[in-house]
Amino acid sequence: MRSIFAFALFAAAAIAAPPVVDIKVDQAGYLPGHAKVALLAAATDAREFTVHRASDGKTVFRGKLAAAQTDADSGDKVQAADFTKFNKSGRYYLNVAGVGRSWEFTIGADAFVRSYYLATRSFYGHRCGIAVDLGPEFPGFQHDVCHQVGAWHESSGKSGNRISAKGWHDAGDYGRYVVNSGLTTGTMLWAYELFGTRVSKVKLNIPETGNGTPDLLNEIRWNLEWMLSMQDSDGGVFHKQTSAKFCGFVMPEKDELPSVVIGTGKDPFKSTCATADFAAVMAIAARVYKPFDPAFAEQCAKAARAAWTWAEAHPTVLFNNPAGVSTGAYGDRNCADEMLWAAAELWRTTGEAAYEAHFLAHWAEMRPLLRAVGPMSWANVAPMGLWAYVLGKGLNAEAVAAIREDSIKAADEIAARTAAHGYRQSLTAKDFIWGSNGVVANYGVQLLVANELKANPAYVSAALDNLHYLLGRNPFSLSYVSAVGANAYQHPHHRPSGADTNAAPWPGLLSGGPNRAKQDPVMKKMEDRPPMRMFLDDQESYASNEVAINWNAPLVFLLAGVLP
Ligand code: G3I
Ligand code: 9MR
Ligand code: ZN
Repeated sequence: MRSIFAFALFAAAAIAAPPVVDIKVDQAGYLPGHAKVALLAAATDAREFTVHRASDGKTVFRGKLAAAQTDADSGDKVQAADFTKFNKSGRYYLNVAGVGRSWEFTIGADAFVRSYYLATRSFYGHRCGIAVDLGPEFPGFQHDVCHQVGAWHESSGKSGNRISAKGWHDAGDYGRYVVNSGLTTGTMLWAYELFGTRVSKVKLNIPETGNGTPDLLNEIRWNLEWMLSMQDSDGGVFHKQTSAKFCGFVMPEKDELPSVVIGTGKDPFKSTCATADFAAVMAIAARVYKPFDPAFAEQCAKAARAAWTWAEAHPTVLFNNPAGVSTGAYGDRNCADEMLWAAAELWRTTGEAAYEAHFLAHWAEMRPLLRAVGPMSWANVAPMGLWAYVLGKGLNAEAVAAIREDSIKAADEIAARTAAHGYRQSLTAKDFIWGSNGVVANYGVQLLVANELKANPAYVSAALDNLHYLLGRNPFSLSYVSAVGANAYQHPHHRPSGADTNAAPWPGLLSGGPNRAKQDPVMKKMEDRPPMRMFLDDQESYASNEVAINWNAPLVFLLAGVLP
């Protein structure tokens, strides 16, 4: 009796011991039938690891630790703990004798459903122009109607008041930027087009839930309607709607700076990149919403055509902040890739020769932008344009073959690099830029799109590896998605999180992540570290810990792709 009692006490104590940063797991979890790898970064003589059932500590798996591998991006010596063979659904943690235990994780086909729900629902939290309330699940996470005072900025060539309509707050700030809305909204619409059956099973608990349209599309529409409001009567699209400067850390309804539509300051006032991005997104929307709301789909199609006509007539109008404006610029220097994407999506939706002609005249020069290092980004949408033609069953055999070949070659290289990396993620040392976690997620999207072009389990595995990195399998053992996992980051540069009275940040938001360039005042005070460690969970660090819709969108896509 005594020894059983002593054992029970010991087991309870083992369960209660706090997890250690040295053992890194995906704190959401792992899918049955896929690789399951934890990482250990500790000086230890241990050769073995064990996996335990969380409910009672029972050992369910024993494995050997792999040989240590030195990883230059983090400065860590990393050992893999591979428990791929263990597939039983449940909650678990890992233990290494003498080192400690990991945070808990799930094994199950539904391991990422909650993360998908939170990451996608975070867009609802970013809605402008409506009162938002995350409900009983997140009591106190709410904001009132915001940014109702709209006006034309003098740089728009117009004057007077203007009603401000809908859209998503871009990031930690309350601006709305058409260029950044472009890839963001396009990526989310593609998530629906590619994984519609899966995502449609997940209710988001947003105001439109139950209206017969899938919730992902309900949420995206909020931003599409703002984008539509940014189109001028000649078809051109204004670059952004923000205050002239960033407001303080206040809730959105307390931001009293007028939300102004900002143009280029001289004729034609609208910018090419914004207009072409808009055309691409509206062309996709025209396809996607057709079964649910044909009139809206038709409105999107008309808007896309008008935007295209404008962009063709004004192919090189760049945007710079006009005098007196200091909010984000999203100042892309080349809009040829946006034009390619717009042409491809318009062709895919309408089947019209003129759009295909533009695509066929320009795809070849865009090929270098579909590559193994540097995925798509707000400034590079060429891969979207190239893939749109192939996914849309383009008939030009030469273009289709070349794009497929480039996609596969890049994905092969990314997958091999990811598998060989100490932390099993796709970033190269130079990819640790502002928003590097968004780059990680976009590599994941690139891999999943390649998998659509030529199914390859190695691509899916590498995409999952990137997800594992974001959700805790990283040097800090930190989940970079708020409210996902037991050890998530806490202090995003995000005005609602900073200004409200909740201790926790708003849920489902992906942190920008490590940035090797010290681009904000707190980072400037940091000592130099390996690039993967150039991150501060500090509200002041907008260069490493802001959130943004264009980083959450590829996360949503990636999660959508691994839903049951
Ligand atoms: O691409 C270069 C790379 O070649 C170079 O080696 C590296 C060295 O630092 O820089 C890379 O460029 C960086 C670029 O992001 C990459 O996209 C720039 O340094 C960096 O300054 C730039 O940061 C942008 C930032 O605004 C400042 O302009 C981010 O992309 C962009 O996501 C961010 O967007 C802001 C909006 O303006 C305002 N709202 C919040 C939002 C998120 O922080
Ligand atoms: O909050 C702003 C963030 O969204 C931007 O990405 C960042 C860089 O443009 O700027 C932040 O605003 C800061 C401003 O640039 C300087 N004063 C402090 C602001 C943060 O509180
Ligand atoms: Zn607002």
